[in-house]
Amino acid sequence: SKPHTKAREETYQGGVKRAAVSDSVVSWSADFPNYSPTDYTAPVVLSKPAWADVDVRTEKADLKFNAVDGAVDRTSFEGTYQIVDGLPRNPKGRTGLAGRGLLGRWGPNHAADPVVTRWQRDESGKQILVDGKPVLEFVAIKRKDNGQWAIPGGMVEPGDTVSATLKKEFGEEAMNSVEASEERKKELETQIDQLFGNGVTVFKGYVDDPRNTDNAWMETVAVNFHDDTTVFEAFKLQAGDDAGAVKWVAIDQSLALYASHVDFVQAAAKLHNAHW
Ligand code: RP5
Ligand code: MG
Ligand code: MG
Repeated sequence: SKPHTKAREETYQGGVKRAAVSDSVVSWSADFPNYSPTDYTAPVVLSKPAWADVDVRTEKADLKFNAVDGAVDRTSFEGTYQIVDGLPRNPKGRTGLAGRGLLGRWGPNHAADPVVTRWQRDESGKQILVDGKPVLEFVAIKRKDNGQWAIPGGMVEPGDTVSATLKKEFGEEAMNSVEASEERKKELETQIDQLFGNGVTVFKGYVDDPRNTDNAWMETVAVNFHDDTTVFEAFKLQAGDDAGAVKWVAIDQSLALYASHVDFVQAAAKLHNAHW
């Protein structure tokens, strides 16, 4: 697989600069004697919010890496990761940044990404074909943190399942459930349960997320929920929580999306034998 690139972008969110890591020395097995990553953990992470681990470098901690640690899953989809000087090592290699950056967990930070799709249709309801293949659309949100379009995914909170997280994040970011009345919330839940009945996992593993560091990284399960009927006609998309906008976006190879989200929507297009 190609080396991570977004996890090496020079400017980290907030302005900190990563040390440069060229393609040939991304791998930990490549010699890089002068490697000197910038050390950065965001103040918000160090302020000990519920979603963050303790700073294992300055405090006593008993984190169980490569294991399910109470309510926190510290296992990786990429296999057993190495622990070097007490710290997990990014399985995809160097990033130019040590510490946790903006991520709460040392090692894998687990997320879930709902790839909600439907066929693109003209006014009469006919599928639109490009080069003989139907075009798939997916629900995209515009992230407030960096303005990039993305899948409305989010972190799996301690004790939560992936399937609950998929529904929760879609409700919050694409349907603004956070600001809905109790009655409307129930309605949204029913609609989401209907659509999220049978999903197909299109990706499971490491995400090339710009927040990744040498010691903390994103992993996700991306699940496709395809509406082949008309469940969606009752859906009202409305951006909420970390999302500033929401819309249906046609899937093709010209897309630019956050982190490795292009790979996930491409996998969904392939699954449905759609245009790419
Ligand atoms: C990405 O970050 C994942 O693929 C997921 O979409 C997202 C989770 O983080 P937040 O949206 O909660 O910031 O790596
Ligand atoms: Mg969210
Ligand atoms: Mg999110």
